[in-house]
Amino acid sequence: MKKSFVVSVDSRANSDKDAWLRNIDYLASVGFDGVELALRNPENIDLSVLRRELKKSNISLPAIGTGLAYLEDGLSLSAKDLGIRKKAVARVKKHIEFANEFGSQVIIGLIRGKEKSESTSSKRDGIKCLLDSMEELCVFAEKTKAGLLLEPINRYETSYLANVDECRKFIDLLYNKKVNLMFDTFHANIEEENLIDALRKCGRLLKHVHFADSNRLCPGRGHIDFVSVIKSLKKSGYKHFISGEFSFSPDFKSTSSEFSRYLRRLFTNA
Ligand SMILES: [Mn+2]
Repeated sequence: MKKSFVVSVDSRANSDKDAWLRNIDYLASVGFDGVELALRNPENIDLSVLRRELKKSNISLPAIGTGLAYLEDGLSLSAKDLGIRKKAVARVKKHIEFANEFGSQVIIGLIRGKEKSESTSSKRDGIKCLLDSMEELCVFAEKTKAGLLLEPINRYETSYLANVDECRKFIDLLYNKKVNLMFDTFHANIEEENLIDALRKCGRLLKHVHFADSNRLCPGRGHIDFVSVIKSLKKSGYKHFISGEFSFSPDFKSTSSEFSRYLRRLFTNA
């Protein structure tokens, strides 16, 4: 198993434009094998700069997150408004093209959107829209080296596909299958009856894992049993990345190095 950490690319007007590059550098120095980039819009990234940085740090880019396109631009793959939905699909196509350059996978998480009304018919419409969007993205991804990853996300943050069972059923509905599964311990702790059983149910579709503790802090600071999680992953022969995705406490450097040390102990002892 390999270690990765999420780095957000902040492209807002007043932001420190190079902070994310320095963060990649730092991750390499504390023993990470990969970086996962959270990208609002891939067009804001200079590919040659990123390529140079990854090469210099000898670090890979296993996955990219798309959630910022939802949080900052309001784009959603399930939106009833066709205009918004088209923009969301067009944006994720940019993420796929970007991922193709690096052989990465594109995470389909918060970009699935949130239904404001709680009515069942409204949710049914939303899931149909999501299915249409995903079909189009699968066809697009088919011609690339990029993969798509469906992430089960808790009900408070998105309206669709909260657990592994729902994600697996959704993948079965897709005609074009370019989609695999990922697993996030924080969401699973909220939604699954049994976290380890749920992890096991991902089976061969499991291609990426997010680690965060029950309080969304660094593993070890809450009550998720990560020893059992690692044992289960080892037993299944999981060879992909474990990526840290949680709040910084107090800052990026101390949090990412704490996670690197925690994983090293876990890999050795579990
Ligand atoms: Mn996650």
